[in-house]
Amino acid sequence: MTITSTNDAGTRRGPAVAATGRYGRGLGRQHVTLGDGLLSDWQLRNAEVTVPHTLEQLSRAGNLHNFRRLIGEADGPYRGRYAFLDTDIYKTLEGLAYLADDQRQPGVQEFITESIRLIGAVQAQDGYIGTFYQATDRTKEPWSDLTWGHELYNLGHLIQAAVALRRQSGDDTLLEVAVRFADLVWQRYGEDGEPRYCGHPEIEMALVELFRETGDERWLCQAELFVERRGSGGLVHSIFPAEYFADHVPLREMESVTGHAVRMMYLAAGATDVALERGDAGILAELERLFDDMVAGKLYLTGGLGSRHTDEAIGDRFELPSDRAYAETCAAIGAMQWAWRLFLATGRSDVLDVFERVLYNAYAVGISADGAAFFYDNPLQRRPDHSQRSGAESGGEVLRRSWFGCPCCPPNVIRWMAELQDHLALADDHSLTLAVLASATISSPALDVTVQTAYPWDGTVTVTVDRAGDGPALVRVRVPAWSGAVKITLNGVEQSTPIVDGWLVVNRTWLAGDVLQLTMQLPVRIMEPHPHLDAVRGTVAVTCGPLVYCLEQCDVGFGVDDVVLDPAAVPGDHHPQVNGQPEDPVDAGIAVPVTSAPTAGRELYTEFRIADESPATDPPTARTRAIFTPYFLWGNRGAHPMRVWLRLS
Ligand code: FUB
Ligand code: ZN
Repeated sequence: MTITSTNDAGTRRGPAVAATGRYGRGLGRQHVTLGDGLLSDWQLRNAEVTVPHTLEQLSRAGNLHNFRRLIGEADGPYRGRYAFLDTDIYKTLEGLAYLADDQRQPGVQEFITESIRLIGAVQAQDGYIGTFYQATDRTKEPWSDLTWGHELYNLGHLIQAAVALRRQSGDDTLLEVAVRFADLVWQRYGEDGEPRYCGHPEIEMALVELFRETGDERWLCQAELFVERRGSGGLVHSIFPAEYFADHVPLREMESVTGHAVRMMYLAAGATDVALERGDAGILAELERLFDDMVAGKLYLTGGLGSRHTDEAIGDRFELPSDRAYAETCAAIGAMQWAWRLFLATGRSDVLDVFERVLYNAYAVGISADGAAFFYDNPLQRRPDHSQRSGAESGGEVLRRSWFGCPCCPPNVIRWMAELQDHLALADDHSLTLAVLASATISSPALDVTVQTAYPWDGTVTVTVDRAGDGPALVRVRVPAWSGAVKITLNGVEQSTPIVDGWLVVNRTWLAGDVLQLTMQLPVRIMEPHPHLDAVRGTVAVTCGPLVYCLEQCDVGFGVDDVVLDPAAVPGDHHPQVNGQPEDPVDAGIAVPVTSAPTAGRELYTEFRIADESPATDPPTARTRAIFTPYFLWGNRGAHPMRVWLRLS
């Protein structure tokens, strides 16, 4: 089969991100290389630790065994409980596509080759792949349960892996396999097929990417059909309500993001892709409305989404308990996928603020500092007598786990880490947009630049032009809302260019060697919750730039629940001498004098009295210094109690 590519002429490899938005085309790995800093440290850890760890876990869990047994290369039953375990392989492959040419990584190429061989070998005559459904000992027939079956979800991840492999290494083999499966889906559920759709959105994003990669309009049409059919009540389940599947109303009419958090985020991201390709301003406006509503009432300070363990659901507006936050790591990834697409479509800087908030908090906390253990759910508080363990902590482990029975998060973390550089910059023939701030070397049609910054630890961003074209070119740099005063210099001369809607825009004829520098103050900001956010009323949290800080028991002399924070005592500035991942969380810590207001002897409920008769709170009894550390690093020094939100009195 010949796959026609819409990519850059003359090369088999395409751009790593083919989507084109308001400010141009997303620049991927072929054009962006991360420089020293937090993101590159994470990528290195991903390659050196998380990937080998995951390959070992996949081997133990038997994900490839499930393929081998279908072709007589292994004996024994299907391994694992779920029908979507093939996606652990696909998500890992998607991440490995970015490492395939890195010879330092033993086992990567072998895993890719062997997986592709097995996936191709099990593919049925009609194109179908799904190891749970293909065996003679299956407990369910293929296509018998689209609500819970995950068959189209599986295909979605297969397509994403195949597209990544083709773009990163030029290898078409898996894409040909994926297209055969997609052909089958088009026959069954395409324009002339049954009007059905999958219980777990995912395939929508993948099909749009397949359209971008191949230029075949069927895939965009199929993605659009899946988005538009949703809400017609086609997903019926004996336990979960329609809302769980985001199927209670059409997306266009949805009042607020709701139901299962990952399903909702993947659907919104896929719908935004469709809107972007179709230029559908109507649905795009609805998606913006839903996004803004989510930010206004449903997102944790960390960018985590999903406050209910039950049904892994998003919860009501302002239902954001810290201790029982679910905030699944996959939901964080989905939220970033949506935010990135919405930014592409709208050019909104504040959407990227949300992206960074999720990236540096709700997502980053999902993996241990050593890269070999994962949180599934990401609470903002851990109580001293913590015992109500979540799925993530069963089996004896009280913090992050090395793997899960439902291991959706770890390989999702891997692929997203591998793709970080694909979410930094956009370009067209006359402009370069620096969307997410990080050190990188970037090539684009109009300009090649080197960006140097220790962001998010420091707010200075230096952009040096390495190559300039002939005519004028526009450089657009995002200035996040949390930055204080911004000083701008061009070749050392201070500029008075205004920041408009979160962007610094400089349009001029550039010369190689030109240096544009932004010095953003990143003040320490004390955040208080909306009055309706009952769970944390009367508390405040410490943030700096996109980073949320927390207090772990090991960094303060008395119980974290007794700590009282006086906002006036928090230093206004914070300049950690850190560039990448700190060796010790304390290296990036903010020292704050705090007091203790112990509650020993306090009854659970006390009659309220007028203040001068009986103080509502016990007077502070002791003072000490607490070190607030980045939330994403919590839980790496033992299972200590932890709080993001601290008492004010
Ligand atoms: O259903 C597949 C994945 O399993 C979901 O995205 C996660 O929330 C977990 O339930
Ligand atoms: Zn997950």
